[in-house]
Amino acid sequence: MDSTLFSLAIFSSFIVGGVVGQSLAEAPGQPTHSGTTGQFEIVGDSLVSAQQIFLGTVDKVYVIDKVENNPTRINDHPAWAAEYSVSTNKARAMDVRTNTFCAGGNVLGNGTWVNVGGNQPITFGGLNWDDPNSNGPYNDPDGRKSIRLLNPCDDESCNWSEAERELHTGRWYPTVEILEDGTAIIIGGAANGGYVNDAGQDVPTYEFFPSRGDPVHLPILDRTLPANLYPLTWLLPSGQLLVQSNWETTLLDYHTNEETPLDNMPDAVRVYPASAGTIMLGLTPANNWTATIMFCGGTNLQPDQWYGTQVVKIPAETSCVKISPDVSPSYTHDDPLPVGRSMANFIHLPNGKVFCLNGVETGTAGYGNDTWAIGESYGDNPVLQPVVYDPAAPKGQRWSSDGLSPSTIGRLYHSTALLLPDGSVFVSGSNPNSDYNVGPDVKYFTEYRVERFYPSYYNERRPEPKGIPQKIGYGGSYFDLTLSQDDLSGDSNNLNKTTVVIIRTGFSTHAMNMGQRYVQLDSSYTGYANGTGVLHVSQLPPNPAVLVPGPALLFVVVDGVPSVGVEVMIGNGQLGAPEVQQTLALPSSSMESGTSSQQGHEESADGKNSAIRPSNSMTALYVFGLISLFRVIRDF
Ligand SMILES: *[C@@H]1O[C@H](CO)[C@@H](O)[C@H](O)[C@H]1NC(C)=O
Ligand SMILES: *[C@@H]1O[C@H](CO)[C@@H](O)[C@H](O)[C@H]1NC(C)=O
Ligand SMILES: *[C@@H]1O[C@H](CO)[C@@H](O)[C@H](O)[C@H]1NC(C)=O
Ligand SMILES: *[C@@H]1O[C@H](CO)[C@@H](O)[C@H](O)[C@H]1NC(C)=O
Ligand SMILES: *[C@@H]1O[C@H](CO)[C@@H](O)[C@H](O)[C@H]1NC(C)=O
Ligand SMILES: *[C@@H]1O[C@H](CO)[C@@H](O)[C@H](O)[C@H]1NC(C)=O
Ligand SMILES: [Cu+2]
Repeated sequence: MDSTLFSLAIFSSFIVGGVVGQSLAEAPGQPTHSGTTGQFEIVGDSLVSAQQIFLGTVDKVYVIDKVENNPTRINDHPAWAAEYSVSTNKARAMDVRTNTFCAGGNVLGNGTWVNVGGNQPITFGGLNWDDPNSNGPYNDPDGRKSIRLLNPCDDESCNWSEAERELHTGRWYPTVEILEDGTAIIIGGAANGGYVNDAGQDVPTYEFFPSRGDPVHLPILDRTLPANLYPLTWLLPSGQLLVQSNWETTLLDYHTNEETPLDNMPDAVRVYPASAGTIMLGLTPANNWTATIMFCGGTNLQPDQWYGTQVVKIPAETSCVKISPDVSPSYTHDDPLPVGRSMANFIHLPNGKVFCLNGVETGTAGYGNDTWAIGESYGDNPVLQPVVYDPAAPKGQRWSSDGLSPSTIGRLYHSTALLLPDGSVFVSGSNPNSDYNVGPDVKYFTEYRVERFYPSYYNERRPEPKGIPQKIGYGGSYFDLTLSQDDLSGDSNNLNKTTVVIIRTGFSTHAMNMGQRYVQLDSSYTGYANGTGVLHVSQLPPNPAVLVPGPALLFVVVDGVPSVGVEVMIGNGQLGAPEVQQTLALPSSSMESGTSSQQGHEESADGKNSAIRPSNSMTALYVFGLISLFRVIRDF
């Protein structure tokens, strides 16, 4: 592009305070579905058991099972993948070639979803198929090195494909995290199978997709056998990776391949098969986008206790701990879960709370034909009662199940959950069986029923903000969203209770949502006497490690009631280091005179929705604008 024109565009954009030429997303409307708040509703059938799920478009949930004898068939074998339409509650089977049994997944910065690793070909009963000359009765080639790719679609035209290049090393139970440039790091796993890992099959390395060469050794995975599968991993705003495995915790600098050990995990094992509920809490202006990760529940077993113990009888833990690894190496306790849980799913709601559901009160993830198992299940006593965590509530009062009814469906091993754009929660899966297994005598049978849960705000009129851009960048100028009288319930003072949040709902499997993140954008407002208002909204902080590139949902939340989420692209939709600019200061918040609860003279509310106070004069804007201009000229 002509550099003068580009500079002019930048210049004029800062003059008007909006992004010139920015394409807007369609404004959100009202939910098309109705539901009873505080309750689960059974809405459909997933065709295959939902061991792994993700939201690919605003309407489509993609479901991946392990290879098993599902009655739904596709081509020459039982199906183990499906696409579920949230609006119609109909599903179509999808063909996935290789064995997806306990793969990992996430979404790349260019919007392609990856499903990584798996297990060897199997036959009836989940037993290994050892004949190398064929793929067995299920026709499922070895999936341990597979990288499966999907570009989600709304017209039922998209299919899974296999990447041209496989993983360097076969991985069963790998973790997939996305990095600042939108590429994936793939961590750990095992070569074969089993309840927990062992030295004979450990894969204590990480590698990348697209490939950056041979796998790199990760010593924490040597030290944390046998409970080191699906190591719990988050990219931190510092650019380090937090890796939590068995009782250890470390910071991994993947640029230098160095580990910095942090404190050991208190109270319980949190990784699979203890499977605590885990989540990175919201990154907000008020906490300066500092990451805090919370782990709740799990199982207190030492490395030598996983075998030879009747695990199904062991009560799950209630302990909740938090760590802010960029700030401190130590864990602190938070309010314990009301009931012990293994396999809790933690889901970010747009109102800033965390919804906790699924799992069991005794036992763990996993299955096997042990005399003490319930059928094959290593978990028992499903916890049907959901509970909500409010990080803003006083200590001692953060967990609440007020107004929440229990589910009627136990969700044990291999169950999943994620947030939908309308703010309800999609729940499916549960199959602690080595193969498809149903019937009146099977207590914990292969579950296909899909539920939705409707949080407290579900039936409120939703805000319909206008002006949401299709792309959100890192730093640079802010954008304006307009809110009507109805959006603000007739009172523009509600602008100071309005937040703009971006949620990536993540890849849900094994009580984790890989990539799940909640980031609040900085904002200020201008309120008008006629009850309408404008929100001035910053782009993301100038740091892609706060929220990596790729698709996500944007919600505008007025007094706890979220708009329907709009799909936005974080970054430019391509792999590679995204453009990062200095953040232009927001205008200060102001409320026009004569607004309903304010009389008299014009007042500048000190109501910027943030703990950070920018210098907010036009002079500062002008200086930032000039700096950007010079940077652009220099870079060309
Ligand atoms: C995203 O990048 C991956 C890795 O290079 C590639 O396989 C995939 O086709 C890309 N997707 C799009 C939509 O370009
Ligand atoms: C457990 O028993 C079932 C039923 O007999 C069988 O199909 C399955 O293969 C067994 N699982 C294992 C892991 O041996
Ligand atoms: C997708 O897969 C289905 C089922 O195998 C097949 O019928 C369809 O032709 C495929 N679509 C494309 C675009 O390849
Ligand atoms: C917020 O975090 C940024 C990046 O880590 C840091 O430069 C800045 O000083 C912090 N601001 C405050 C107010 O703590
Ligand atoms: C919002 O503004 C109103 C009117 O100025 C004020 O009474 C209220 O305290 C403010 N609320 C918050 C959360 O700042
Ligand atoms: C409300 O007032 C603002 C500022 O005067 C104006 O821009 C906007 O069009 C008005 N909206 C309505 C619905 O009257
Ligand atoms: Cu599994």
